[in-house]
Amino acid sequence: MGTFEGGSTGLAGSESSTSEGVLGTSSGSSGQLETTGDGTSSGAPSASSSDGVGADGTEGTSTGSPPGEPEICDGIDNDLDGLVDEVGAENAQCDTCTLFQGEGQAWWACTQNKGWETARARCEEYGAQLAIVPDEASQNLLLENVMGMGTFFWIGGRRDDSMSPWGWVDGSAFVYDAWAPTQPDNIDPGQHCVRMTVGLTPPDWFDGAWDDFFCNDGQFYVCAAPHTL
Ligand SMILES: [Ca+2]
Ligand SMILES: [Ca+2]
Repeated sequence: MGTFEGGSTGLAGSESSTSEGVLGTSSGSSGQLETTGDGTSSGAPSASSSDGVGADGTEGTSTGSPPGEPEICDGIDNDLDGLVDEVGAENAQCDTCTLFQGEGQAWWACTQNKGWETARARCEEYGAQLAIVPDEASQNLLLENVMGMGTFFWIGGRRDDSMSPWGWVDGSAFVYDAWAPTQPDNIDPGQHCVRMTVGLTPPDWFDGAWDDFFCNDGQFYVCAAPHTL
């Protein structure tokens, strides 16, 4: 149930070295989705005090969590956080978006056509941003999770104009890329945003190949937050 909410309180205790294990990169994707990312194993003595009923007796939703109910897909802001039906750990598929997790991130694949800027704003409502694809592992994870959902998905790549370099929504430069062999072509000048393609015809295309396209065109989109839920 409310595991990830309650878990954080247990860490606060009387442990002195607070700032120590925060950066512990949770590399091993051991399939445990419930823990609260930070400081999983560093110096903590016997864990397990966090789940279930704490020393203070109260169960589950105590003081730290929002006053509402867990968010469900019903058109109502159940958890009173200002967002209606936001997709999260306990609401994994709603509002055309499907949550998946991996590579230390939470990703939302959304099958509603939006312009790139609108999609970016929508991602921010999830505490995320249009997906940044820093390496092949992320590319493959993204591809396998959107496969079958559609053909075109905005990711967080763009450029200011035809003379500008490509970069990510957070301002960082491309390190890895997966352009299709014939892309980017800016075929009708003004293709300044990046979409991932799925299911187009080889050899010009491969599954997951990137294409430059018109930012105002409605496409499905993928968001990512730099942490798991
Ligand atoms: Ca909500
Ligand atoms: Ca709801």
